[in-house]
Amino acid sequence: MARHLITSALPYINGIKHLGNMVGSMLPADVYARYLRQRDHDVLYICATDEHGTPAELAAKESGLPVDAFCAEQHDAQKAVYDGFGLRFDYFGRSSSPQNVELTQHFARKLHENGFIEERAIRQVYSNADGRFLPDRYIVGTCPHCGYDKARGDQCENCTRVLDPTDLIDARSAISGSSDLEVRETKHLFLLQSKLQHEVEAFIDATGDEWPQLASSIARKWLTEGLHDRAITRDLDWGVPVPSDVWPDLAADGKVFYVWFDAPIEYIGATKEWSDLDPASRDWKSWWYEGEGAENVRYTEFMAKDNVPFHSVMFPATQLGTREPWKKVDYLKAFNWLTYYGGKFSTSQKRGVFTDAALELLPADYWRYFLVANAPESDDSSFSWEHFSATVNKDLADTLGNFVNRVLSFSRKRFGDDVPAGKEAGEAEQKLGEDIATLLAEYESHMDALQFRKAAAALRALWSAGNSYLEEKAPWLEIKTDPEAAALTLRTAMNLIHLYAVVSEPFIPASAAAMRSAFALTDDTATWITPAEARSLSAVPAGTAFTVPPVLFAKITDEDLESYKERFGGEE
Ligand code: B3M
Ligand code: ZN
Repeated sequence: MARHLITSALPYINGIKHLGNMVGSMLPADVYARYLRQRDHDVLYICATDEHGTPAELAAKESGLPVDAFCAEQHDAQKAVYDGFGLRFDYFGRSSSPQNVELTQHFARKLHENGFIEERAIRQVYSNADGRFLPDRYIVGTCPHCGYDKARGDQCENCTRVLDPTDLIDARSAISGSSDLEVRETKHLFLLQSKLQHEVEAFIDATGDEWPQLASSIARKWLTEGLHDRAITRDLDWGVPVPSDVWPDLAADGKVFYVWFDAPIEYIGATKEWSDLDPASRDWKSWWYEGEGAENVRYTEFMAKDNVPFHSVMFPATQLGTREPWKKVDYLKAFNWLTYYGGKFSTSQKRGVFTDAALELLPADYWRYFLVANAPESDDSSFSWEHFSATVNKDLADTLGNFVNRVLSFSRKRFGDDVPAGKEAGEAEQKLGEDIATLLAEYESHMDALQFRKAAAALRALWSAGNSYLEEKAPWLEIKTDPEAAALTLRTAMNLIHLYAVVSEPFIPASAAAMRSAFALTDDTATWITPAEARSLSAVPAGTAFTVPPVLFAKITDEDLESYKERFGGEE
């Protein structure tokens, strides 16, 4: 048993997310966390809403609510959607929590004590039309590196390079579109990342090679470009205030920390929020502080590729600069983009599927399975309604759901409400057991390696093996000549259903629970199955009472498909 800390990138507070957002962070993290819990590891899966920054202020303004009320409301709205998707966080916190305020200020104090923070007067872009300083990402223009014409002042999302607003060609305000911008002088805190370059490099040398190539190559690229000192404060009303005991002038001036400074610290903050709810049995430091337990923790982070620079380089630099033994990421699982028919999911153009709308349409398991089985791991992957409905119909409805229903209904009809005994297992069962054990080992090794598409393929193969066995044995024919043989087949198939319930749980938890509860077993919780147990297919003994659950997966019809495409947009 090992201790696993898992975090997924914190969803930003400004609105309900689309499916692409969830597939590159929270969903695979949940699948992994569930798998590790089943394997009896000690797992802590932490997430939170990322609540500071200009987009939150602007979205609140648009909604007519004060920003704190807006964030509280949006936090609950997002949490409800994630509950609906079966995301089982151990805690889902808020980056605006008092715990995070305290920790963020603590990090800043330590960085300052160690000489990694400096006060500098900078010239910053002020928009006359908007009557405010413009944060970097609210200045848009053309990327000097790749020519992308919607690059933001902080980063070009096309080539992922980190930018400075003054690098942009033809800069304008993203709020008003005005190019009436002027540069004014104001004081800010700078994190001296350049001084930490070598330490971050050493950290990446020691850890990064184990990461997926997507993550390590982004980290390396950033290090090769060189770590630059970055302003970590902003002129905003909403955020973690600069502590006045250290920086009285800046505090009086109302400066707050930059959202990307306090957001990763909220991984720790949310753990403390969790721990503060029950301090007698929960110890946040044992997860985050080496020497207090975290030296035995394996920490895995999940995120989309645009977040990799901040997690692989900037946050480790922040942690290292405190000179305190904070737990750093061991494995960074990064994802490419999920596209919508090859294009971008777009909130503004209403293209693509939002997470709340998805749940209104179909149960969470349909989405979970499709999305994880097609996760953009080695490349971008594309969502289409055609692909989605074909996958649901074939894998979930035909291969898995139909197997479960067919076996249980047929057995009940012919043998009553208990699992029938029948003959001793024969050659076919032996071979099936071998196949299942092999496939299960494959599934495990892909899950252990966080290869979600491959794990889904192994899961599918496990489901198919049951279908092949059933076709080969054909109990509906056996029953006519040899009822005892038919009983053996059905008992074996029911053991497969039980096995499917266990191994499919991380992907389709609600359906797995329905499958598992078909059997009146004393312990119907998901305890893992060893290959030896898989080989013998005997966890559900003859005589066990069972019920037939309602149809597990309904097929998506052609009419459904058409109506989805009409509502959400199809091929451009
Ligand atoms: N909230 C992702 C984004 O808004 C950002 C992740 C923070 S993780 C510490 O693009
Ligand atoms: Zn670019």
